[in-house]
Amino acid sequence: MSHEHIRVEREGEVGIVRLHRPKALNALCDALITELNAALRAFEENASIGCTIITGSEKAFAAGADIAEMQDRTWPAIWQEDFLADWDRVADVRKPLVAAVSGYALGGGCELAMMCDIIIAAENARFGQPEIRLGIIPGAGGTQRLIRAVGKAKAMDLILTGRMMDAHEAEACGLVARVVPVEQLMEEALSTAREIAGHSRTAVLAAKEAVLRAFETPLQEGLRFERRLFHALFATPDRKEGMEAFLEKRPPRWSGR
Ligand code: DAK
Repeated sequence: MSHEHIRVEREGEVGIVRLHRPKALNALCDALITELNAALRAFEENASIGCTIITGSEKAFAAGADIAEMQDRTWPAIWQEDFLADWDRVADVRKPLVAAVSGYALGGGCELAMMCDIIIAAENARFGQPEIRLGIIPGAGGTQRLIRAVGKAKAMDLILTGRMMDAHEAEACGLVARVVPVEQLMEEALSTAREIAGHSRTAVLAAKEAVLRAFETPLQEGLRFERRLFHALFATPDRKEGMEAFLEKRPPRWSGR
């Protein structure tokens, strides 16, 4: 399948989607989001893929939703068509997503990174929710996911001022899992994604779903859900194999079941 705004590759069991609108700093126009969703869906349905990386260019992961596309929209139109609603589909992907962020990750770009499960940042990464400077607020989860990632003080700071933070500040406040030199970004993202893809697929899906529950539910309900998933994994051959392999001091042979 050919794409205009993204590049799609795979490295073994890892899918890679590279955002590619260089003239607009990877601004996330509607067509790009449609292509991204299609690529993620294809990886989701491909049993040989265990993890996907979303990345951009060295200068920009993504500078936000496409402002030129939004400029002339009116409230009744965007309300009726549920404008940009299909962004949510990224967050519905069940296999793990790694965001490899270099350069700007602003507005919808920062929100897209936060829809991923692990953010690995290059030292030149800049994160922010500058929507307030356009007279709007974040609309793809920024007001909800950012506060859960970095806490109220920092989320308010970023969302109300619209300022950017660098990779080290983002790591210190918990938005980012790791910071690496720019030239090592893809290598680090790939080795992380390969490691995830090398685990039991069933256990990985269960782990992602259980961790995401923590975002969405009160503690008691999340703990109950975690325990049920934990119990359920005792029905899988992979659980038996993983424990046997450990006790026999050999690498596990995952069947994905
Ligand atoms: N949209 C469209 N074009 C953009 C863009 C954007 N977000 N960001 C940059 N560009 C374009 C610029 O217009 C320029 O185009 P030309 O003039 O060359 O044609 C080109 O990219 C290079 O940009 P600059 O010349 O500005 O480059 P600089 O290095 O000087 O500055 C910058 C880089 C990233 C600081 C600056 O470009 C900038 O501030 N960009 C805008 C950042 C921003 O405000 N982002 C938030 C946008 S609002 C929702 C889903 C998503 C959203 C909302 C709802 N739902 C699900 C409901 C998201 C909203 C947003 O993201």
